[in-house]
Amino acid sequence: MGANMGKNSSLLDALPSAQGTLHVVMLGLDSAGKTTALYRLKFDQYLNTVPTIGFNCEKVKGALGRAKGVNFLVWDVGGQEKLRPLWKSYTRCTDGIVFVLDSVDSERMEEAKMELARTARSPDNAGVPILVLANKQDLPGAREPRELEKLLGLSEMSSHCWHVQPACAITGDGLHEGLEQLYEMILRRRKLAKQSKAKKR
Ligand code: G3D
Ligand code: MG
Repeated sequence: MGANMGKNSSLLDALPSAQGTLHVVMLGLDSAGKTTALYRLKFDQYLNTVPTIGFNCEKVKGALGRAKGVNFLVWDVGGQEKLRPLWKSYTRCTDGIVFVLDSVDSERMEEAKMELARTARSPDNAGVPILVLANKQDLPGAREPRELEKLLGLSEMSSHCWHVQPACAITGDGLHEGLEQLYEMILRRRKLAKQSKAKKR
């Protein structure tokens, strides 16, 4: 029995739920597809609605790779211009940022670039991994991740880990892949933080 107990407790330790919930905030211009992505992600999951004023917040479980079973609390903050100053309060102490982008909207690419740069520059977000969700890949004229990297000037964003994930929030394609990539970046960041702490000792 003792051996079994030992087995069970190590199994429990290995369960992702023991790692706690990760906080993720979704940002991006209005109409990029944030709310669609959030509800699509949640759709196959246990539904847990929270009354929302100006933002939505849902618990989402990772489905792929090491993110499988990991709980994410995902905040979807209004993207309208008048709401953008609020982003700062949601991104404080967040584990990861999902920047949702309309991959077709050439007219507002520069505006999206500016908002992304502003988010990355904010001292509250220092070092927080950023997943750029290149949404609306189902539409003709959707730009590819490589092109978006250039248009958004991501290579200049050296102070953050980032990844561009093509997606379609309507079908859900790419959403869990994106969450997995974000989780991998969060783990990498934690590992680095641990290593630099150990070095200082
Ligand atoms: P937001 O929360 O970022 O403001 P929404 O954006 O989720 O409200 O989406 C804005 C519009 O884009 C919605 O259309 C939604 O259906 C559409 N949309 C979101 N994701 C995709 C996608 O991957 N592909 C396509 N083709 N459309 C998408 P409406 O017509 O309701 O305004
Ligand atoms: Mg919305």
